[in-house]
Amino acid sequence: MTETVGTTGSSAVESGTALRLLLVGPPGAGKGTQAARLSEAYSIPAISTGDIFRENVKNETELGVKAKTFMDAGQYVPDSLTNDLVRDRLAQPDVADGFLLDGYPRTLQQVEELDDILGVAGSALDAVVVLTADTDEVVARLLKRSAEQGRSDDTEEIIRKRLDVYTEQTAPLVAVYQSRGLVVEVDGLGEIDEVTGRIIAALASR
Ligand code: B4P
Repeated sequence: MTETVGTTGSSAVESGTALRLLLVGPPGAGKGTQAARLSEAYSIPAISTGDIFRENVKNETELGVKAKTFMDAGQYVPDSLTNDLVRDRLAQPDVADGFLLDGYPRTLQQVEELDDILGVAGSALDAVVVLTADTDEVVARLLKRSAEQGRSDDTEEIIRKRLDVYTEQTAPLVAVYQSRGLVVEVDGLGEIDEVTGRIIAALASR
C-alpha cells in the first residue's frame, strides 16, 4: 500500500546521504506506526526490536522463549540479548544507506552499545525523534489494540507496568541525546498522517 506521507524536504534525503534515525517514545506513542511511514518516505529500513522479538516468540526460537517471559510481564528483555540482536542486524548490508531504529535503545547500556556499534562502523546518528503522548491517550490506544489484536502485553495492568518501565529506564535517554543536540521532539497526538507530516517537517528544518 502506498500512502502519501507529506512533503519530504530533508536535505539529507534529497542529496542521497545516509540517514540514521532513532524513534523514541512511550508504549503507544505511535513508534511502530510512524516507523513504517518514515521507512517508506526516506527509503530506509525500519528496525523494530519489538517486532523482531515478537517474530521470535511466534516461531518459538530460543531467543523468543527467553524474551516472552519478560515481554509478557511488561519488562524489558535483558540488554545482553537485545544488544546482540541489534549488533547483528546493523551488520546487514541494507543499513549502509541509513536506518530507522524503532524502540532501541531503551536503556543507558543500550545507548553505550549503539555508540560502540556506530563508532566501529565510523558512522553516527543524524537525529533522535522523540514522540510524545500523554498517559491517558496511550493507555486508550493500547487497550483498543488489545481488543483488535489481542497482544499478550496489552492488558491494562501490563500497559501501566510498561509505562513505568519507560519512565524509569528510557525517559532518561532523552537528556543524553539532548546533550548531543540530536533530539527532535514531536507531538504524537492527532491523526496518524498528521503526525508523520510533523516528523518529516521537523527533520527537514534541522
Ligand atoms: P514495542 O514493540 O516497541 O511496543 P510498544 O512500545 O508498545 O510500541 P509499538 O510500536 O508497538 O506501538 P505504537 O506506539 O506504534 O515493544 C514491545 C516489548 O518488546 C517491550 O515492552 C519490551 O519487552 C520488548 N522490547 C522491545 N525493544 C526492546 C529493547 N530495546 N530493549 C528491551 N526490550 C525491548 O502504537 C500503539 C497503538 O497506537 C497501535 O494500535 C496504533 O495503531 C495506535 N496509534 C498509533 N498512532 C496513533 C495515532 N496518531 N492516533 C491513534 N492511534 C494511534
